[in-house]
Amino acid sequence: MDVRMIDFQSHDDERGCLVVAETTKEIPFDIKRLYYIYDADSKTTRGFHSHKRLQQVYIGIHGSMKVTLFDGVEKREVILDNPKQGLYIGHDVWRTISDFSPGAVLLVAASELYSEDDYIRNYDEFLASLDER
Ligand code: T46
Repeated sequence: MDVRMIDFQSHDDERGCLVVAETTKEIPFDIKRLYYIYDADSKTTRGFHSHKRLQQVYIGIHGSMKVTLFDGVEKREVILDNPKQGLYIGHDVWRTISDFSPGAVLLVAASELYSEDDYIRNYDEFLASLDER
């Protein structure tokens, strides 16, 4: 599965922690877009889609959330609860995001500008797209 955890540079001292993620070092693409999700209800599940080309890095900036991933072969669950790490997700991976803790913030770095054409939001279409790969 084209998914992996990334460790960021962290500069910690008595003033607090400063975490750095740089393109070409920790982030394996040029970042074209940032967005973040907060105020998500703990009972809410988001996502339910794959991307045709988009690569992303998810960062659980605050609190925790569960990311469930499926690439047609393997299923994986990842808890994001460490702001010093990111979760890289390549394209063609079906994902859901759930179990947001109160106050949780998910920051996402994306390799492309927003384009609805890049989404596959129908699960049967996602499975069919894997056969076309
Ligand atoms: C992902 C997870 C973590 C925009 O207009 N621009 C954007 O850059 C994005 C990401 C979304 N939108 C619009 C599209 C929808 O009308 O915002 C609305 C909510 O988006 P969506 O239903 O796709 O939200 P999630 O949480 O299901 O998925 C989003 C990202 O789309 C997705 O790539 O990995 O967050």
